[in-house]
Amino acid sequence: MSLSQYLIEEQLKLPQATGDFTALMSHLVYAAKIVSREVRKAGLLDNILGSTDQTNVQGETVMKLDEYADRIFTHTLTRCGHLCVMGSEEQEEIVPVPTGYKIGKYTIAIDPLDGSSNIDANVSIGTIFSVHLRSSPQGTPGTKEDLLQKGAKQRAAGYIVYGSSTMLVLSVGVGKGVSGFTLDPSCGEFILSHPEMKMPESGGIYSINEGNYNYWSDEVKNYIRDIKSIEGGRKPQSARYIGSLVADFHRNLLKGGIFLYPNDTKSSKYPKGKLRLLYEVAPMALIAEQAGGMAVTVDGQRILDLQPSELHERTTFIVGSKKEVEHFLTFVRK
Ligand code: AHM
Ligand code: MG
Repeated sequence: MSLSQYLIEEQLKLPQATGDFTALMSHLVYAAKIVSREVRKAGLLDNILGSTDQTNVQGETVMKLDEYADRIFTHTLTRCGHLCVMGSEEQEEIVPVPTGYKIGKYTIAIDPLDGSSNIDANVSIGTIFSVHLRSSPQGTPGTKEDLLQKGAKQRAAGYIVYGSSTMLVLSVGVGKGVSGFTLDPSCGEFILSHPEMKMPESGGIYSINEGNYNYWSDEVKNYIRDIKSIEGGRKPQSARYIGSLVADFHRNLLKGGIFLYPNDTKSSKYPKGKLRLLYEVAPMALIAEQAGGMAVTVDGQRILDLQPSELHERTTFIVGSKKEVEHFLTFVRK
């Protein structure tokens, strides 16, 4: 089954559905295919790597791949007629629907190319997106408040991983589960390759930037020491950290495990955690829960219950297999 067929089947299950969401998703998928194509040839093009203040041999301004991805997604989605406003991790302010284009009823918050520090090393990167229904009246331009909604209200969330293959993992909302689609390059379609994805209840992998150990709280340090313990014949968990949230999350979704990005308690760099609530954390939390996993802050609050107050708000993020997150919580709730 292709992703388009899947979306139409989901639409037909809802008698009140208008087809707007299906259309929005098809525009997003179109942009994702273009970005996937550019990611695939990134190593071939001198002018797509490097920093934006460089000029190429023709004297043209160089565009980094993350800025290119941002441009493709924002251009496609704000003109598709189904959004009222958009938020991008790459842009400081909300992205409005340009004058002259139809204003729709959805919002999208997007991280167009996450883990982009890994591009030059040919390591997996991804796109993360979160869809809400607007909260303001229809027909008017969308506002920041339309984007600042709780994760629990997401209408859909998903990510695209540009890895050994390009895969789109999608949840079309609470109670709808998670499905994975792999891009078949021979026909240019995303094909349902992973129906009803379930995160294993427990797992043997932990993913954290352990170089930050000395910045963590005692609770986080104690937890990490515990899962590495060999006392009484215990088997330590395996460390796997790519440094691309999408890739680390995706591996843990398939194999079981836990991903942690706690806050720095002893430096001013990330006092609230590094990852962004709207663009990275809330969509991943919906997918995790819909796949049977859990997603909480370092204090044990459910991510989907957090009320965002700023577009680029950061939070701590602990996500993964249910039993692994529950085990983490026994350390913070002591
Ligand atoms: P980015 O949005 O600038 O790409 O940063 C987000 C990335 C995540 O993909 C990843 O989980 C994290 O930053 C890695 O951070 P660190 O290098 O501090 O371990
Ligand atoms: Mg990011």
